[in-house]
Amino acid sequence: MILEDRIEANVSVWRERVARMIKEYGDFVISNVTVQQIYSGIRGVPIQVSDISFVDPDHGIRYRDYSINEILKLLPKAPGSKYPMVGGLYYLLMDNELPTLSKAKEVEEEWKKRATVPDYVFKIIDSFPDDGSAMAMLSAGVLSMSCDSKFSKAYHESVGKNDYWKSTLDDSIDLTARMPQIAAYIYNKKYRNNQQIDPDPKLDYAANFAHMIGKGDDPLYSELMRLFILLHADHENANVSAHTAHLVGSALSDIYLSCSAGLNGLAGPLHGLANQECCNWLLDLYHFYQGIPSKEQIEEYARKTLEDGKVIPGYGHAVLRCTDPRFTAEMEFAKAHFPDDELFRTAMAVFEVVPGILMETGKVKNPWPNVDALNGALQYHFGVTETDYYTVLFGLSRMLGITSHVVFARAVNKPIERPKALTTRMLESMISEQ
Ligand code: NMX
Ligand code: MLT
Repeated sequence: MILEDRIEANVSVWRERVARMIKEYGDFVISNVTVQQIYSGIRGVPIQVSDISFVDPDHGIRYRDYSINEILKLLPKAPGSKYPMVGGLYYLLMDNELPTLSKAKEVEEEWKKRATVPDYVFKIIDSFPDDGSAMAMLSAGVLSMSCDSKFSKAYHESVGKNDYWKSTLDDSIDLTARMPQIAAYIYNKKYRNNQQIDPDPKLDYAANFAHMIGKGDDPLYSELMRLFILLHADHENANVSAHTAHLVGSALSDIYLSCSAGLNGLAGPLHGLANQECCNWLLDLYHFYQGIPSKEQIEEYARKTLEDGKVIPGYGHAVLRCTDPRFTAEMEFAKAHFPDDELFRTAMAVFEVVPGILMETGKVKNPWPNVDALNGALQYHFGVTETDYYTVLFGLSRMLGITSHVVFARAVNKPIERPKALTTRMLESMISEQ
């Protein structure tokens, strides 16, 4: 299988690089940790190595060292499409090589072969009330597949440590192959009277998802989903969801257990749920002023949000210190295809006003929009108006990055992750003894 062959060809080089770093530079100090950092979510402290992606604070995400703009240009496109095929993106994330169109298609074909979702997954999802959390359904559906884990089986059959990555990759391809139908099943159960649509094997990954939620007639929605999945696939291995999945995976839990845990983190309002919160905030703003608000009205509304002790969703970031290039890519998509959409215009008006207000607070480190500031408005344009579903779209996409990080960790035999906790008393003593 194409991904296994590529990784197999490179795995010894990766291992040698890691072994050499540890042997020759094991004592090299990367950073010191301050009292402020240890009390503040270890923000900015380097705790991971992963070559899959990196968030440059001033320029944004790079996948395998390619910027979003480069990726959009260089990855192969489905025939008749302007946006890259998801299969090519997965190839690049899993291995440091830009795929040709035929390699991208090979990944897509592999997904098609493995796309059948076990029946028990649907039963688990069906056991939730229709108004249950879409993210809880997704996480539970993913978790349930742990019983089929090929890694788990291999582990219990005493397969050697150096081969763990192979069955982890196998599980990852099974999981990512099934994700579009699982995500679509949740959408149809919750919002389309459970009218399910069978996958169409003729379609590529993103278009097939669009088809399965009843949006197959609009080719532009498939284009949006190709872009959306690409933009949300990864954001280095230290954000809440990827780091959680990595941590769980470091105990040699299988990919389903790890990814389900990651999805639970993604479901928080400060992380992936912000796209739902942001769209609701934009809609409330739009309805409150009965149309696209003026700058003064946005200012009033944003200040009220802050006075109420809430955050302005879609703005700020723990690492980024610039406008998120993922936001810019989404903005360009909307400008090219529906510049007059009223919710999009509202989001653009907010973009002109909110950074200034956040700067005025004097405490927000990054006043600029992140990817969540526009996600919802774009989905809304295509009639995907159920905001409590948006994080599922994020989760569908993020499985690509998370599984790549876990496979990489297994390939280089990363050990169990177990940092150290201290007590306040210990900190006080350390400080007083200085
Ligand atoms: N609106 C209001 N206040 C904010 C915002 C915002 N958008 N962003 C940061 N702050 C506040 C933050 O709450 C903190 O206040 P306090 O000291 O009173 O606790 C202060 O500014 C300093 O925070 P930062 O160091 O700038 O940000 P931090 O790293 O703590 O948090 C986020 C990062 C992303 C959690 C934060 O910016 C936020 O809550 N943004 C809104 C939610 C959001 O858009 N999340 C999506 C992130 C991207 N994603 O997709 O996951
Ligand atoms: C993400 O895409 O994961 C978010 O921007 C959050 C992060 O990187 O911390």
